[in-house]
Amino acid sequence: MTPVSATGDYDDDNIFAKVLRGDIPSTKIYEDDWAYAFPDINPQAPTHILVIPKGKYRSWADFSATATDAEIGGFIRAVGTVARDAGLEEPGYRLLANAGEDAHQMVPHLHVHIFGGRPMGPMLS
Ligand code: DGP
Repeated sequence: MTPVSATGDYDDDNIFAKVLRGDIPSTKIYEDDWAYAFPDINPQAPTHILVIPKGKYRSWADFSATATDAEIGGFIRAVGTVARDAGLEEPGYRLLANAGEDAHQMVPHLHVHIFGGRPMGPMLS
C-alpha cells in the first residue's frame, strides 16, 4: 500500500468502509452511534486499537470541517472510552492520527490509533 492524500472525495471502497459494512472481518472492541473500534491488523504495541468514526470522513480535515458537533463529540468521547476500558490510563498510552502522505496515512477513512502496554519513547521518528 502507498500513503494516501487526506483530501478529496470519500472512497466507499476503502478498507475501513468495508470493515464498517462487515465486508472485511474485524473483532469489535467497542461500538456506539458514532464510532467503531477494533484491533490493528499489524500491532505496533501490546495494545494497538483503531477507532474510526461511522461517518464518511477521509481525515481530520473534512471531519473537523463538515461533521456535526454531535459526531465530533461522540467520536472523541469514544476514543477516550476505548482507552479507559482497555485499562491504559496508567501507566499511559498514545493517540495518533495520520493525515495525508507526509504522515503516511494508508487508509483514507479517519482513524485514531491507540497504543499502549509499553513505553512509547520519543514522539517522532
Ligand atoms: P495509517 O498508516 O495511520 O493509515 O494506519 C492504517 C492502519 O490500518 C495500519 O496500522 C494497518 C491497519 N489496517 C490496514 N488494513 C487493515 C485491516 O484490514 N484490518 C485491520 N484490523 N487493520 C488494518
